[in-house]
Amino acid sequence: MMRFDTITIFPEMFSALTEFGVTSRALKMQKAQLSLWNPRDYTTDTRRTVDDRAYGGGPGMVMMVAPLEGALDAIKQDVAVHHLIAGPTILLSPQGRLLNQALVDELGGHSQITLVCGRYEAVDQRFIERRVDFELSLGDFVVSGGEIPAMMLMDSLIRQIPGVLGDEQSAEQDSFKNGLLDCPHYTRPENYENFFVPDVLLGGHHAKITDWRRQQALMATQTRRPDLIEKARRNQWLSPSDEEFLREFEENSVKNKLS
Ligand code: 9D3
Repeated sequence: MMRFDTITIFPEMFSALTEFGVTSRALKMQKAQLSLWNPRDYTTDTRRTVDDRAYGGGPGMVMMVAPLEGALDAIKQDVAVHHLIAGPTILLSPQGRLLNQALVDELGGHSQITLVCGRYEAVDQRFIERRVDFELSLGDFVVSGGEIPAMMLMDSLIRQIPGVLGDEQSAEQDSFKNGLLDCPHYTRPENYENFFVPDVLLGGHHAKITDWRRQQALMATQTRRPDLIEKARRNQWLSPSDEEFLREFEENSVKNKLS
């Protein structure tokens, strides 16, 4: 069982996780647990204020320390009551280290994780210094707050829990685990407005199908994510026949560029 404690002023957003698909099923099967904590519940003023203007001026509001610490103290207490080992406290933030599969695998080793979702322009730096173990970004683009990034992280962690995915679509088979992008996929009909399914997939020759899929994955990765080909080389994930195929593919792309 993996327990997530998430601090958010928008707890209703997490129905995306609790009400749909693989994550919903995992929570119902008690493979994972999600507890939501609203900083507004840890305010003392009648307006339940969680943000204020930035010292030094500038646009946008800053999340106040006290409501965040109040929520975090309540989590720590609840985690202790349940005799769980407290895992890291992570702030979802554009300033954080970039999430990747290696970090997802590492975080999967914890039985409890606390996620803090920022809103407004920023979180008071004193909360980060006092209570946050590390900051985590989902990528170099801007979204409106930490909630959707937190949900993405939890989705990624939940699908790794043994027994959450069926044997058929096990987490081991996921792209980024074999280090390459996925090959193209097709389903019925064979002919959709004269766009045809590749013949090799209809022939029933399983060794040929496996080779074709591997080559398609190599082509897609070389074209769109050459950095992943480099990484696969470093990790010795590529066979001599993979290397031979890539050499021919590169040779042909050079020729096509010249003509
Ligand atoms: C003007 C400076 N901006 C920071 C780069 C302002 C700002 C943008 C977005 C302040 C907060 C946010 C809210 N984003 C997140 O909390 C966030 C996020 C993101 O925007 N992109 C990728 N990953 C993440 S994790 C949390």
